[in-house]
Amino acid sequence: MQAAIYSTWRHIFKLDPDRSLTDEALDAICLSGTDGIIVGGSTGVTYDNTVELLSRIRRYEVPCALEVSDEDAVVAGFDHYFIPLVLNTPNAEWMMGRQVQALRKFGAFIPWKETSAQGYLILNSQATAAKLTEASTELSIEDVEAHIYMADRLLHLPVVYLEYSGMFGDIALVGRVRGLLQGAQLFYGGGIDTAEKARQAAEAAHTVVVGNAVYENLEQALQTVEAVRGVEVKLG
Ligand code: 1GP
Repeated sequence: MQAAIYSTWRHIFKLDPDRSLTDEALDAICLSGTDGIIVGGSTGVTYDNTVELLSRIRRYEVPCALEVSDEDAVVAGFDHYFIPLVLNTPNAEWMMGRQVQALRKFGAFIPWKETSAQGYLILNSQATAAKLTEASTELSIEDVEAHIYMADRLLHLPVVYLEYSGMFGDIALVGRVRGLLQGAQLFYGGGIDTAEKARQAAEAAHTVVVGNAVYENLEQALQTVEAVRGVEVKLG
């Protein structure tokens, strides 16, 4: 089987269709040398704002994936589709509920080779996604490890996503999680707003995701691309 498009991605920008970006900013992001762009957000993602952002990104060659958070905002034409499942929520709606509802409607039309599940472990209680999904963010190391065994060994999810959105996470824990994984690719996202934080995250995770910094401090966000280049993942 051909490797998934994201298997070599070390650095990604995540762009939120519900937030505005000037053409100049988008130009800098798409030509930054990042490995890929994920379009996604926790709230306010619509079909219209997703189409609009995709059409602007498509002027560039950078690969672009959609993280599907709302079945009404599924847009054709992305290179890849990620379907998030929240591992640490007691609310099944965010684990299998919405996903199954969407599959009832669209299952027959999904480009399966270009579609991957992501097992999210949301670890910042203040993140919008944590509040929305009622995630249990206060996890011990044993709890985290158990979730990782579930995602990687039992469910064989292709991607595990440690989500600290809005804060820089516990990088030692990220490295430990990576060391446990046998099949899944580890995405880390949260609070990367400097080159140094990007470098640290890239030592711990396979793929680092930079979101908010794009909107808060574009210059620094752009520097994270170069910071990740050449960094080797350290053994966890
Ligand atoms: C959000 O993991 C991403 O889903 C990135 O987080 O916005 O904190 O960079 P930040």
